[in-house]
Amino acid sequence: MIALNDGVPLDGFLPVNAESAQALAESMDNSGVGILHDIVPDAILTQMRSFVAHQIEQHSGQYFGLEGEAWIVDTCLNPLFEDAGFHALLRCLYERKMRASPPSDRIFPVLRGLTGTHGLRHALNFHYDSYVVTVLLPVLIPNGPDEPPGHLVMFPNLREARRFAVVNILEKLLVERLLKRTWRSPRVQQWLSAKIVPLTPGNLYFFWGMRSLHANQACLPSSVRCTALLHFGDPHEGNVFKGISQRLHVKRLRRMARD
Ligand SMILES: O=C(O)CCC(=O)C(=O)O
Ligand SMILES: [Fe+2]
Repeated sequence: MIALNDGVPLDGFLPVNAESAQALAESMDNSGVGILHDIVPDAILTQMRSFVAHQIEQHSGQYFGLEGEAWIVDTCLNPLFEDAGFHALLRCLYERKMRASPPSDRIFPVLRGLTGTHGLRHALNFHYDSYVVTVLLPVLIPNGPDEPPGHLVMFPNLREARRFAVVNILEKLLVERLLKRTWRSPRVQQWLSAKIVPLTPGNLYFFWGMRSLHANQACLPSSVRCTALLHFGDPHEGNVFKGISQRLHVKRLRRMARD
């Protein structure tokens, strides 16, 4: 294990709080994405990048995905993950959209490192998140001349958040599996006015993950693209069908990791 927090003040993030909720929610409704600029200082990004390099080494130079709070607590992103202002902001966004309290205050963190040939398998996998609010924190985005940076691409607010877990699962099956090639088509993207979101490390990108069909564009196997996702508010938390669908998701990720 490498030391991750040496030399960086734990509170190095720019303060975040619920006062931003209204402007963010309007932007998420109107354009698909709301952005808070320059929240994550360079020193934190630098430390996260050495964590990422270490993970890639452990995954033999291939894609890695870390899910759940175990990975984040020892990193320098933990102060944001635990920040009361950040939690209040997420709660406020959820309540504005759902007109109800979130089932819990849990944030589900994911770290995705796209690299190697396996990284390409994770490009343009359009999906809806299981959570109402998604915050994307770009850690490392390819920026070489003429190389694809792996923009976020989305069909903003294509549907409402689903009340029933079963409806949600069936809809995801149809849209994410049966129609998966449809969304990849440049024609369809143009026709449905897909939004391309260039990502700049330091910023936080907010969108309605459960309502917006989204994916990352491909980047070169020789590059590294790493994003942290902070998911908040699963209206179907604890549902029995949800458990089945989660197990299928894990199986699918395992399949994708095979050669
Ligand atoms: O890395 C990205 O750009 C998006 C990832 C994402 O949507 C997810 O992990 O749910
Ligand atoms: Fe997502």
